[in-house]
Amino acid sequence: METNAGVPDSELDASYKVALELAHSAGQVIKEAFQRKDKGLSTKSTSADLVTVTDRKVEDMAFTLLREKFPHHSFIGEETAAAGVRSELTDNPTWMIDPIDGTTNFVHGFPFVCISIALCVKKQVEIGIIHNPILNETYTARRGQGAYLNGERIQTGSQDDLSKSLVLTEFGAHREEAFLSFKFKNMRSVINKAHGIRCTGSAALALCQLAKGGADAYFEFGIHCWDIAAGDLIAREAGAFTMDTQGGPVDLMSRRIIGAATEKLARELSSTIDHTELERD
Ligand code: LIP
Repeated sequence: METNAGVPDSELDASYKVALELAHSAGQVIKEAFQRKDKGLSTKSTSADLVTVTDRKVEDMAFTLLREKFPHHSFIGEETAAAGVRSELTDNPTWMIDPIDGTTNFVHGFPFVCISIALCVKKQVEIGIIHNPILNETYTARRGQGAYLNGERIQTGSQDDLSKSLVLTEFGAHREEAFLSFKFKNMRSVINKAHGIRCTGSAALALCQLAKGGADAYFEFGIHCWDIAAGDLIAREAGAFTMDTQGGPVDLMSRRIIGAATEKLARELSSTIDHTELERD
């Protein structure tokens, strides 16, 4: 049987099974490395844009397995992109992988660390798996089938008032003065209204917190498609409303997103913050 995404259900079932096994085996590698002092650290675009030997090892491991199982699929990965390969999202089934989301957390021993795996078909996310091997949490979703944490169904909260909300956002790795001022201005606008702001250090896990009702809203500028593809599906399948920061559907390659427990809250947050366009993935 074909899904309306044009890929047979059997292929999506097989993809889900392989991705879940991959998340757990990669999780073992991440967990072992998390306990080591020497993380094999280097930097990328800025002194705060970190990468470790484990990020590269896990991405290699993931792509080798997925290419062998699904040779006709396409692949987008954080470290592949960092090595200069252009991230191109087409209608072809495309895996989007962040081998370690929360690399800075990983380096510092802060336990918000995960692998994020998404499969897009016709530019729509069909499968999202986020596994945090340190806290032993596996978030999973398939489009139209709900969201789960360690096999138990999860549901977002119902908050629709920013003045009663806990909001997640991130500083990110960029350190240009203008971008930092933009981020601080938005944080100031939000904190003037909300109960609080938290930074998890992982966009993927921020979306999972929203999904399970641990936070009411999340917004970020500067993320990449591999940071949010799986989390966006998990949050929506748990009942969250996600959108482009200025409304309309999330554009995975646009590097900005708002998610909230309710559409009303997402729109209030959108009208509270300033917006900027970033170079696309
Ligand atoms: C990080 C994100 C974080 C975001 C950073 C970065 P990494 O991913 O998840 O939330 O603010 O810009 O993209 O580098 O740890 O995979």
